[in-house]
Amino acid sequence: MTQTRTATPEDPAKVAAFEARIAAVESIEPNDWMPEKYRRQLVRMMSQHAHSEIVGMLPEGNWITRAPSLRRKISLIAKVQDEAGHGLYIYCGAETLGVDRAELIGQLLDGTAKYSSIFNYPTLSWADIGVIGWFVDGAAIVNQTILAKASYGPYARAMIRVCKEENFHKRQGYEIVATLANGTPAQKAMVQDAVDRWWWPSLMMFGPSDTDSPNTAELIRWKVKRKTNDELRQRFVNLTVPQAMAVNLTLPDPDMTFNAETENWEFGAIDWDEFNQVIRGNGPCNRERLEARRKAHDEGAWVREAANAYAAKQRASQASEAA
Ligand code: BYC
Repeated sequence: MTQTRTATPEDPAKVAAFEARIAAVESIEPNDWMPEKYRRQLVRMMSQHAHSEIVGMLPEGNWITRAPSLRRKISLIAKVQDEAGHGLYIYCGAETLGVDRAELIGQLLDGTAKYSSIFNYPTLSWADIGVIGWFVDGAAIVNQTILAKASYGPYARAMIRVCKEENFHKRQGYEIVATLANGTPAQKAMVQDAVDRWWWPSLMMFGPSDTDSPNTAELIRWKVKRKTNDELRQRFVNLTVPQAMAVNLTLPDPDMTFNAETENWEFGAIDWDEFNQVIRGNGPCNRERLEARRKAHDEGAWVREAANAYAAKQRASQASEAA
């Protein structure tokens, strides 16, 4: 159940002690005192992250029945199942902040919560499954390896396991990409088309540029974020360009150039209008994704009812044993 909090001013001594712990890079744990704004920022970020993992099952789930071999099907099922697990750990982590999972899921289903923009694009060919593993899981690893150092203990610890699994996801994706890129001309064309469609949306996963990111400064100050959106985006580009070269695929950016001084691959302008449209609910698949989640939620009602009935029975039998 959500705890009600009053808007009384916070004790300056407690705030100072909290800031000192952050400065000393201590881990903040659920029972520790924390400023209300820190708690709210974490609930926002962790719930959006959990929703992204859950909605993120849909684009790839679309290809499970059409995977080209048993081996590919087994890997894809395992990957999609891992994403469900990630969502569950992160919802559990968010619950340590005094929010109820049902409330968070309600916000996803009624369209008031955000989830990652990337999952509002369609998976049009089998090559998309490879490119999602390579780019989307690759971007997630860059982002989440740093979040494993976040100041809030439950979030940081969840990221350690999540990143281990994302590494497997990225490799299964890159292996699909490398196979197609070395295949027939039609396979090579299919994977190049997938690269062309997913590249820019993958760069948008890192969020708005630092100058337009209202939350970054506060989250960096509280050591929830340890790098800015632009820093992580640049790291992802620097890692991915050589990987594209290794499989002879072209990233769809004529402005991409290597700056020998900074050792960065400098990239062209991101279409922020497209990003803003997608996060406002107007991407190619936003409606379809939410409908799929609502349907799954409705069809799973009997499971929740059964679990609640079982838990009530367990409580009643424990109470009668204790009496
Ligand atoms: N999409 O001030 P900013 C996965 C929102 S799933 C949508 O920079 P912040 C996987 C942002 O929320 C893992 N919204 O925000 C699963 C904010 O809105 P509100 C996905 C976005 O929090 C299945 C506003 O824009 N990863 O790997 O400082 C299959 C202003 O932004 C996006 C995570 O969830 C976006 N891309 O930084 C395969 C990572 N970007 O709340 C793979 C965890 C920004 O003020 N999250 N917004 O209304 C984060 O690291 C950070 O929250 C973000 C944004 C970098 C995303």
